Amino acid sequence: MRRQGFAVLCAVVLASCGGDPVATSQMQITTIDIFDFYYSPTSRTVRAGTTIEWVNRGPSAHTATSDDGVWDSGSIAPPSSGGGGTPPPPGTPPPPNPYARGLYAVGTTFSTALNTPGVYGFHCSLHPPATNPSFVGTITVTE
Ligand SMILES: [Cu+2]
Repeated sequence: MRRQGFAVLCAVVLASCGGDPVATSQMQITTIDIFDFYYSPTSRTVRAGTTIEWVNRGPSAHTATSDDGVWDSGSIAPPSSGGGGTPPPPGTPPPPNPYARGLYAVGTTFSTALNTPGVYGFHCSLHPPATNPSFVGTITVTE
C-alpha cells in the first residue's frame, strides 16, 4: 500500500514536471530523449541515486542498453502517433520541460535508477554502434 502510494507520487511528478532534473525529497529524475538515430543529450552527469528516464520520440522503436550489461530497456516503442515534429539536431540542449513543450510526440519511456558512481555507456541494441556509431550515450554518476 505504502509502496503503491510512492509509485503514484512518482508518476504524478513525472507527468506534471517532466523536466530535468526534477528534485523531490524522494527522488531525482533526468530525461534523455531518443530520436532516429541519436540520444539527446548524448551525455549526462547526475548524482548517485538519480533515475534516468529515456523517452522515445520516434518514429522507430529503440532501446537504451547499458554497454556493460548494467541495464537493458528492451524495445521502447515510438509514439503511437508515429512521432511528430522536427527533432532537434544532435547536441541540442534538452528543453526545460519536454512534457509540456508540445514540440515532439512523447512515446514510451524506460527508467532506471543509477546508485553507484561511475561512467555508464549505453547504446541501442536494435541499431548498434557498429552500424550507427553516433547513436550512443554516456551517463556519469557522481557521489
Ligand atoms: Cu534504435
